[in-house]
Amino acid sequence: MGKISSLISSTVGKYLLDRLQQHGVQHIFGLPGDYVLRLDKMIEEEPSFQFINATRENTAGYMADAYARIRGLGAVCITYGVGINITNAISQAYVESSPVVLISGAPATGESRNSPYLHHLIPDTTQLEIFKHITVDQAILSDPETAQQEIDRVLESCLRYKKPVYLELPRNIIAAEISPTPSKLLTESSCDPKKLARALQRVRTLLQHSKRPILWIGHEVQRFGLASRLIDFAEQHRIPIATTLLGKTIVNEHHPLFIGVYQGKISRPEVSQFVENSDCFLVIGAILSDMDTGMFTAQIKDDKSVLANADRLIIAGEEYSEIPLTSFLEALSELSMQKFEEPKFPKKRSESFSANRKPITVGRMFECLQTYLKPEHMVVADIGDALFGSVDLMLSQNSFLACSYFGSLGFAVPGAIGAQIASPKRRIIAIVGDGAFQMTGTELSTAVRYHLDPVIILLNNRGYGTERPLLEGHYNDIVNWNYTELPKLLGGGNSIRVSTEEEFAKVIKPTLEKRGSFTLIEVEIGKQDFSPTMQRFIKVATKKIRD
Ligand SMILES: Cc1ncc(C[n+]2csc(CCOP(=O)(O)OP(=O)(O)O)c2C)c(N)n1
Ligand SMILES: [Mg+2]
Repeated sequence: MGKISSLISSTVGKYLLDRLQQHGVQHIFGLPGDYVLRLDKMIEEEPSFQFINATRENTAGYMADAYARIRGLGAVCITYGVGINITNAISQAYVESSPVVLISGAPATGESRNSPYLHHLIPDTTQLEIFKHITVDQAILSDPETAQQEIDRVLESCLRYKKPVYLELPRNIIAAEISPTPSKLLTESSCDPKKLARALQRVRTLLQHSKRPILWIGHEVQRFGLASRLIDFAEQHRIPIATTLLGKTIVNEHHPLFIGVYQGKISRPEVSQFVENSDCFLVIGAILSDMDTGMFTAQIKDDKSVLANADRLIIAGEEYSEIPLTSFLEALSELSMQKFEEPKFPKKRSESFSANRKPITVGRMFECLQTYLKPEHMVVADIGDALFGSVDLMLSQNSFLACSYFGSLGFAVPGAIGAQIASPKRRIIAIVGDGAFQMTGTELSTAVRYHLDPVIILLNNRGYGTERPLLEGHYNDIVNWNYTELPKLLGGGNSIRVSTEEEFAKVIKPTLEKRGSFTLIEVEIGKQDFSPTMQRFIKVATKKIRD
């Protein structure tokens, strides 16, 4: 049960900010506009908040998403109508379960009745209509009397389901006075103990018949704060752990029980062999998407598996209803069972790297980067070979962000900015392809403004490399920007272009050590050069596209 808040006299906007602050939100990302200016001012005047201006709403959404994945709640504030270019970021947060509070200003109550032709309005539809498809709860705070109740309900949904919510504040309501009553922060989810006991008994039987179980864990374990419980359970019973790609780094990847990221035929052969040789699969907090199953090549035997996520619990093919993931995992972690035999783990990969004068390849760039990575580093990878190449980086716990399921290009640069704001002690490294960079790379302007210093590794392969082997055409070519000139345009930051292993090895260490302003390292790579993971992806994906 959460603590009780005691608020006496407030306004609708202030009450919302207080509630966000109680959940650790200190930054609100967004862009101003006349329908929301009063709230923006309120945020600016509130000493415990900082308003972070982005260059467009969608990148503000990516920043809030990264912040939410790290801190457990994020917020973004837009103006009405034109702010809907945030829909891509909110869709991604919805699909990948990131608790983002989307706040929008709006015309005053009754304003459009008097004058229907208001700027930013779309005739015959409303913003609520659009956002209700990609948020888990919504409210228009048109009545100060009910505003507290609506805010409480919507925030609770955000925290309960770990998905975005939508709050709309008509501009005349933002400063409307209210007298909030003390309210409880979160109610606990209930679970029928008999149903839970029956499910647990089934899991126990499965495990008792198993010699080599494996945990394959996904992003929801991190979102619901269940990682340490599950890792303790694995340690107690000596169960090896693989993660999905979306769940990468839920566990420290140097942990002795960690096997690797499993994605069916896309994963390294030693990882897929190890996982597929198991005789019991505990698939926890994962969504079995095409990306996380290696285009559905993962081999998980239904009659020997437990599939537990926020939406359902299926044990050996039988569905168990109304058992929340948290209750299930709490009970699972207390299951007293035998310790399994020491598994034969594949040999650890060597982390040494000796640079030569050859042109650098994506694979070698990642091998070199690995040797300089430390626990304080956090990698934010964009879609493309930036993501595929990152799969096998060995990172510490909670050190990787990528939107690998919805897969929207352009997350890494704004995501790195949101990550550094959420976690100022971490050293953030964004890895991004040239195509993705052209979508949102100019958001580095925000890094300059707020004195942030992410390291950006830009893989320049002259276009949409991922698409080329799938189906080549001129649509995969892009203009080759003069990327290293960007600091001049933005009035801050550093840049360098490298094309050989030696050049990269020489710049990466001092760049990671030097703090103060962003550094962009442009890495020139061949048009037809792909990381080993990308090569396996190409094999499984090409057939689908051409058939
Ligand atoms: C917003 C968006 N538009 C289009 C795509 C389709 N898409 C997937 S990968 C890719 C190419 C990415 O190019 P780049 O960032 O240079 O990375 P590379 O593939 O070259 O490694 C495209 C266009 C997408 N994922 N997201
Ligand atoms: Mg590219």
